[in-house]
Amino acid sequence: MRFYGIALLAGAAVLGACGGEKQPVADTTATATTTGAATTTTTTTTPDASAPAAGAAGAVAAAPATGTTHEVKMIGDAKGYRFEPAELTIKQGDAVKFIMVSGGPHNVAFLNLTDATTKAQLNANMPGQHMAEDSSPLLMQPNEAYTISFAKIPAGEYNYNCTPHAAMGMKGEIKVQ
Ligand SMILES: [Cu+2]
Repeated sequence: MRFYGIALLAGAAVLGACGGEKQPVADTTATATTTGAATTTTTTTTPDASAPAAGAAGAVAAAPATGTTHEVKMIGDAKGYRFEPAELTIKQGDAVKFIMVSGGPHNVAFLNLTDATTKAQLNANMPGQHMAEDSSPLLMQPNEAYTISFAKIPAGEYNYNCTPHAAMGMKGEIKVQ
C-alpha cells in the first residue's frame, strides 16, 4: 500500500511539473459551463520552499484563524484509510488541524474549489510548500500535524481527499457555516 501511494505521488509530481511549463493549456473540458475555466492561471509552482505561502505570485495574504481549532485524524489501518471525523462543520474563521495517526503518507487535497477567489484564499491559508495546487504537503510521521485556517473562506461545503489514498476512499468534507 505504501509503495503504491508513493508511486502515485511521483506520478502526480511529474504531471505537475509538466503542467508548469508554458504550453498554452487548451481547456477542452467537455462541460458546457465555461465560466471561470480560464481563471486557473495561479500556478502554485513556488520553487522556493522557504517562501511563506502568503504571497509570492498571488497577492493573497494568508488569513490567520480567529476561532476554534478542530482536529481531524488521518488514519490508515486494518479498517481502511480514513479521515476522522470525515464530516466536520465549522465556522468561518475556525481552523482545522489534520493529525497524522497511522498509515501515511497522507495529505489534504481540496477537490471542488471552483470559485477563484476562494481557491486563492484557501491556498494562501495552507502553509508550506504545496505538493500541488489546493493540496497540503504530505504528512509522513505519526503526530505530524498540518493546520489550515478557514478565515475569509466563505460558507459552503469543501470536499477533499488524500491524494495517495484517494482510490481507497480516503476523503472528507468540511462544511463552513
Ligand atoms: Cu492517506
